[in-house]
Amino acid sequence: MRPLIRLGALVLLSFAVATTAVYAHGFTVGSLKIIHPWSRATPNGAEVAGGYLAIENTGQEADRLLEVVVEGVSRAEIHEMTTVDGVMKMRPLANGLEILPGKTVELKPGGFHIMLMGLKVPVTEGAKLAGKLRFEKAGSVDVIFNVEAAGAVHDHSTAN
Ligand SMILES: [Cu+2]
Repeated sequence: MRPLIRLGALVLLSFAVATTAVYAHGFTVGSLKIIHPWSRATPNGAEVAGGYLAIENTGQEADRLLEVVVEGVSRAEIHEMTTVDGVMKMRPLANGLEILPGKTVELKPGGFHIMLMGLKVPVTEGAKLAGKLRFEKAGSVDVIFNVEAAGAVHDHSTAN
């Protein structure tokens, strides 16, 4: 009997670990799921960085991301990318970012993003930036942006 119980415990434990790994970095507010907020490491002395995440709306009505505040950053704006005369440009969304019911909106390099301006802290790989997202209906939620490796040149160096 005993080995069987141990095996069961082990299976449960493995499952718990796997589940934690998948959902470790997510936040929930009302019917909104905030998935994996992250930022990309910037070179020393950089003034701006991008903030990325996905928002899933599991509810029955649309909501809007209206405001983002991030510690150590003077200002955060919600931007969209548009192509004007073949040139990618970005601009702040005047009325926030709409998330329709049953949909997931992804903020990622080259698309919607949060523009972090006036960096007062180093945005280096492994750092964590505490932030707050405010939604029209769901209200506010505290999140953490994980800073990941620099990789490719940030979109903002070519836009604007
Ligand atoms: Cu931007």
